[in-house]
Amino acid sequence: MKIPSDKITRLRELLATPKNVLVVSHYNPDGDALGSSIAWARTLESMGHRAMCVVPNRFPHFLEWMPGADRIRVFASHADEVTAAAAEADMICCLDFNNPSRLEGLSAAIEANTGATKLLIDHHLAPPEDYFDLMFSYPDSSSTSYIAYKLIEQLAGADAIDRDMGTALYVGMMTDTGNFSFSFLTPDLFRVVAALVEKGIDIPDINHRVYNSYSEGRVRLLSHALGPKMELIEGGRAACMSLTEKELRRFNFKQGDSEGFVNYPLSIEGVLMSALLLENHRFIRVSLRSRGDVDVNAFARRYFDGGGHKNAAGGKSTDTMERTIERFRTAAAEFFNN
Ligand SMILES: [Mn+2]
Repeated sequence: MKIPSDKITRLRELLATPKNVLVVSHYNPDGDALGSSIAWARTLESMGHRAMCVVPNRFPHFLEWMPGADRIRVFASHADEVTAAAAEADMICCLDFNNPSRLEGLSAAIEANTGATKLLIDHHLAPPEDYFDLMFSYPDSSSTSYIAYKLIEQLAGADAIDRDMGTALYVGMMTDTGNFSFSFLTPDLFRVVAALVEKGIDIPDINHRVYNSYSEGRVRLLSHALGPKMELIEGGRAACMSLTEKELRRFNFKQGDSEGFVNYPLSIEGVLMSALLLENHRFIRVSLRSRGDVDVNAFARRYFDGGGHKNAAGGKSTDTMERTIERFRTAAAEFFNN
């Protein structure tokens, strides 16, 4: 991944005078959304701009400790404040998503400000053609936090990144790569990690805080999802788990509790695709993961009105759970036999 210098020049021009900046990230914010947003907002502030970080809804409990998490405004609980800030923004930076629909309820407040410059920093496939004024879109990057590091390095110098920003960026890189085990693990990613270690980040402590802070309910819900609820189909090549609202209530579900569940079936030998169907009050969220050449981005686009990355994607269904499971079975059969 190389950021062309003319884009950096353009960004410098846009940031030549002090700006009111809104840094926004996606619905159900994850470690990468928060990590990249926090570090990017801090960088803008160090350059003399005002920055507010906004996400559409609450982030999971296991990310609350992140340095800078306390500055993130949640639209769902601060709608008036965020709407006013969105109206006043000179620049809106969209991080870790490229489709405005991923802002859910927050999108109207963003769309209403037609005068703001729109900037994209993201690693998802196929950003919309004419929506952003300047795009740093790198789908071959393992996380937005990695892109943010490279961007900050070129714009403000690596010295602009302190230990707290480094910790936030590391959380993004670590969580989006499944603790450095998925794809796009380039030598340069590890050089960046080395630079963050030199900033003094505490990797064992970060690991412990992110991965060992589950509630009892979450661990029992996981055992329920993998035990009675996991179904292997297509000769063991695809796995499907479903959780209804009723089941979620039974296990005291808190938002973020099902994060990562969809990865577990891929640890079974022979399973190439895994799906988690999670019911909420409006629709069923379909999360998909795969191994190797199995392209769940294509699968999500074709069958579940969604998309994402080749090995990690999502979509939705407005059918009942029974019908959605049936649709998944049919789609998987068609997908694996073509
Ligand atoms: Mn990401």
